[in-house]
Amino acid sequence: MPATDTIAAIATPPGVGGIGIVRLSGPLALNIGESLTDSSLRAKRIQFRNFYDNTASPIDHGLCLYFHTPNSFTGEDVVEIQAHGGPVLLDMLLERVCELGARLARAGEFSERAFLNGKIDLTQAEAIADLIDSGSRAAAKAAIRSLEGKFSTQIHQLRDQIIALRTYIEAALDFAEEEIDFLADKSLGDRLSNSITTLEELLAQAEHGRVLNEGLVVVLAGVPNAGKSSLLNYLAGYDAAIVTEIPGTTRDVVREQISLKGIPLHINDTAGLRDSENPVEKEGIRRAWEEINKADTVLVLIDSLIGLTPEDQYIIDRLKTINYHLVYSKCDLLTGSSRPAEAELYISTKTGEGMDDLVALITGDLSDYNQDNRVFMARRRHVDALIRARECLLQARKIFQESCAGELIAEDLRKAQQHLSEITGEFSTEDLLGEIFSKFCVGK
Ligand SMILES: Nc1nc2c(ncn2[C@@H]2O[C@H](COP(=O)(O)OP(=O)(O)OP(=O)(O)O)[C@@H](O)[C@H]2O)c(=O)[nH]1
Ligand SMILES: [Mg+2]
Repeated sequence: MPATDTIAAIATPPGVGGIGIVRLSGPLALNIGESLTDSSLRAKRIQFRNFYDNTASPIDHGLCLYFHTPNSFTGEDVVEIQAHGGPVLLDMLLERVCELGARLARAGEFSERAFLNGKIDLTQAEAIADLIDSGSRAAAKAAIRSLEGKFSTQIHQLRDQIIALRTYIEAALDFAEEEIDFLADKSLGDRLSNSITTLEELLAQAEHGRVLNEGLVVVLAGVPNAGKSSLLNYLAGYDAAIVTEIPGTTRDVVREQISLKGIPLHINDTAGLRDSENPVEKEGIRRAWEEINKADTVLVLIDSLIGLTPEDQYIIDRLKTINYHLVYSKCDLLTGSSRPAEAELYISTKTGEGMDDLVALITGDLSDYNQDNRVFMARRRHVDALIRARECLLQARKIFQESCAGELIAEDLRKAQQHLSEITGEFSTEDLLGEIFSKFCVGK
């Protein structure tokens, strides 16, 4: 249903600048723009105008652009007023357009209208926010690929495959009395398997996109004095954390953001793990475990000179399902021979030895995002929906192999299709939309 009210917002960031833009969208946009400029406005023209207040005295002058529905970002009538970029002046303009019948837009409301009017799908709307917020060139490139629809297209292709399968099975069910056993058709199993393979490839790509968006969380853990803070400082390139030879130096979690091979990383240094009665240290250790449990990867630092001790082993045993790597620190102190056989990696923050291998270990199978032109931006909710869709397809294939119960297979395919539609927004709830668009900034 088209919106009946007209929204307005300052679309440029707060502060002073050469140009400031007030944006209007909705059925009254043209009317308000014409009253503000006391002139008629034509679509697709750049028009120089005065902007007047309610006593007909000019507030400012500048450019006015009018986009006629549906040929605008939101799909509605849109007017953009480009004035000078002063906060007081823009407030006066905003106040004036509200007097003339607009209301202040909520965060993300322009993009939400673009989505509701079918101009963009949900992944594209999210890509706009991600493009604006992108913290690296690789992230910006991935976001523009999503905005261009690269991600949505792949979701649609997969969904079409699933719809075709479902239609086939439902037709088979309708013709059941005619004793044509469509479901015994071997190719059905192959088609299901193909869809699962396609989905898994898409899931892997989406997971890369999520990492690029949110960053990989790497936690440095280990016993006191293992060299965690030294490693943080080495990676950050400056003395972010205090380093001393006294065990138990770090208490608070020290967070740094860096980028390796175009992949944004959150590196969190934590308190050395040991039994302690000191309440401050105990709290530090509790926080350390909290970080460890949320990590994508944990680097467990072990002092090379000391080797793997029962204390280290106790920490490793507690990691259970968490993805971790053993990193032997201070290897510059090792004289010649005995490097522990179980060591995955030796590093030294004094000489830089092993650091290239450490980077390779952290970034693992993630490709170099600066070079990779296939990565698109994705969010955790997309990855979650793809995982749920995969479960449904796996379940459908299991039923096909075990019992060929057509109704059940069709039902699982329907659910898989629904999960995919959640990603692009063909199937969405008000709560989900509220959650997504409220995180946008006003004017977007
Ligand atoms: N030779 C050498 N010494 C190192 C290296 N890394 C750390 N150290 C020394 O080891 C000691 C402890 O280093 P930290 O980085 O503070 O260790 P930590 O794991 O953060 O210790 P806590 O915060 O107490 O848990 C310091 O004296 C460092 O200078 C290294 O690669 N080579
Ligand atoms: Mg430390």
